[in-house]
Amino acid sequence: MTVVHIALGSNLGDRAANLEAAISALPPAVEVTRRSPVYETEPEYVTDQPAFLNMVVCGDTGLEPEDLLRRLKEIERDLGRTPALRHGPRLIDLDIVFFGGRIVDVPGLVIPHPRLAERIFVLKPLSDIAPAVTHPATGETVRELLGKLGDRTGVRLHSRHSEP
Ligand code: PH2
Ligand code: MG
Ligand code: MG
Repeated sequence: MTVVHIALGSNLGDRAANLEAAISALPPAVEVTRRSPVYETEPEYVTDQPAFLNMVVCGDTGLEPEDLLRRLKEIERDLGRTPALRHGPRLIDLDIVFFGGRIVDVPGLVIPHPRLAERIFVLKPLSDIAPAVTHPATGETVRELLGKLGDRTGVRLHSRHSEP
């Protein structure tokens, strides 16, 4: 089993319901052990789109990274996501942030997530459940990565959840 951290995002439809549906669909591929609070975040990269709900879950998986990616894409499709603009609006987005301490760089899949260090909408919820986890390439903790982003706005608590 490998401990995996997955970032979730939604900015179309019933955003909270989309996050819940995705989490419900993760087992048995991923047994979710921890979930962060949900944050409402200002859209980044493409700013002219609705606000996102973002959160991070931690879980255990018996899959290899590429099989997990395939399963996440399948869940996105099952929940109604259609191919669209890069960084544009989406019903649900499931991104692998960390896969144990593994570094993966193959066509279509880079782990740790290549834009993690610039994404407050991932680092904030991730720091709530995994502040001491280290980036396998740089050795920095999640807490340190978040600290380097400084006093960034655009992220506010939307709802707190209990442990599953
Ligand atoms: N996802 C993107 C692009 N921009 N902005 C926020 N706030 N949250 C996201 O999840 C997000 C984004 C592409 O995946
Ligand atoms: Mg994404
Ligand atoms: Mg994605």
